[in-house]
Amino acid sequence: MGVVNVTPDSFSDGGVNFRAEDAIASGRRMLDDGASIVDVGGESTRPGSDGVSVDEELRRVVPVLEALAGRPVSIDTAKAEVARRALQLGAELVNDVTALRGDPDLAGVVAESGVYLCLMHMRGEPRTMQDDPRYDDVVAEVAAFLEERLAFAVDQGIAEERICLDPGIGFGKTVEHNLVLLKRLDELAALGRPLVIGTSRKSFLGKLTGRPQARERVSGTVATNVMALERGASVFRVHDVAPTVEALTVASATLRAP
Ligand code: HH2
Repeated sequence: MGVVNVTPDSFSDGGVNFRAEDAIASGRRMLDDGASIVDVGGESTRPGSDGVSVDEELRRVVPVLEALAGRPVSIDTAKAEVARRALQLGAELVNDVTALRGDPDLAGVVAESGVYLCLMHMRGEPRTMQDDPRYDDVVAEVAAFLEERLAFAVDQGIAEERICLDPGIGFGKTVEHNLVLLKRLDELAALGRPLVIGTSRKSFLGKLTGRPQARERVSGTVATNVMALERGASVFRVHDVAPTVEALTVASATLRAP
């Protein structure tokens, strides 16, 4: 899954795709580089960020979705109205970082349209989520949360076989929480739904490697995605599609070797 943030302030790609032409070109390049789907988002969820209005989010993503019509696209939004418009324009998956807790109408939009849904774990909200997050057992707590949100989504009429789960790397987690989640990802795979993993360029990689610039974190991104593959993840949300596809091709061939 390639990431196209049509935002001025995303921590990871810092506004490079804020102009629609740039976002469209990036999306096309990611698909050419081997992405199976491109995740288009118009609202940054970086730690400390405030939300944007429905109108502003639509203004950002609609031209990009229109230009990518006919190609596999997901919409990274927590807003029912943005999801509805994106689905009309052909999006196949709704990626909701609030796991249906943000907008009470989003579940109905997904259920009606029969598209795929990603439910992600987040502790708190982006504005405050990195203020001293604590867990007794981060893996058990994330698993319990995802199970509960999965049951809620199914209860709202969304088919279970259309739902994937994501531990939400970096969303209300310390470096150690992120590492423990990656190390024990097999416990989340045991929930029985496809796992999405989003480590791409995130700050915990920079803290481990001494790379302050997000775009310098490709090696850490690749390493964590290979580990996630080995532990059962099936969707890898990244900005650097070409090196990730190459690494995962080699890693999955190795895992399949006799
Ligand atoms: N991470 C981000 C945004 N959306 N969705 C899923 N399912 N999983 C993730 O880990 C995830 C996500 C944050 O990263 P990014 O898109 O690079 O930055 P920003 O939110 O600042 O646009």
